[in-house]
Amino acid sequence: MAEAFIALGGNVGDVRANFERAMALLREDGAVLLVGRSSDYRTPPWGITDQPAFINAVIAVSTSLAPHALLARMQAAERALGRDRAQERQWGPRPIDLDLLAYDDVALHDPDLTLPHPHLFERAFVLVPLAEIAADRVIAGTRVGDALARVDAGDIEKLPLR
Ligand code: A4P
Ligand code: MG
Repeated sequence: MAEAFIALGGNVGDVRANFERAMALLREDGAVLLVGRSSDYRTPPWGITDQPAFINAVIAVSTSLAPHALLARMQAAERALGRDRAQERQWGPRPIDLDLLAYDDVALHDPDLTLPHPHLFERAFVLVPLAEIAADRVIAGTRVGDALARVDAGDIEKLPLR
């Protein structure tokens, strides 16, 4: 089994409900086990700032799927939850976005899959929830908690359980 970290995000509709449904879809047949889950956070929009705030979270999974198979399952879950890439702008509004942050210590530069995720260390909306569950994890030589200390995490708000 491999260990992977998946970032969840969205800013259209009931995003927190979409997170629950996405996790259920990922876990459907036992090939993906949930081993950690951060709190949900309200985060200022990054990239295109003129759009509603996002909700973000990170999960840790244990999986028997290879990296591309895991990505395919993530994308199938996005589609099942109504995500239609043809209707979206890059960095624009979406009901759910699942990004594969890291998969064991695999480094990959395929056209459809880069590991670790190329923007991981720039994004407070990823690092805050990731550090909540894996501050001491080292990804590509950098400790997650140290990466978090280098970004501006102001305006990120931890949401109470609901
Ligand atoms: N791809 C390559 N590597 C990976 C990986 N490690 N994980 C490819 C997931 N996908 C990977 O992704 C585009 C392509 O990246 C996929 O076809 C996949 O093969 P996408 O999800 O279709 O496109 P996107 O999400 O619109 O583009 P991008 O650049 O991934 O956008 P981001 O980076 O996900 O940005 N602000 C806040 N606060 N919180 C957010 O969650 N999200 C975005 C979207 C913008 N601003 C945000 C947030
Ligand atoms: Mg994405």
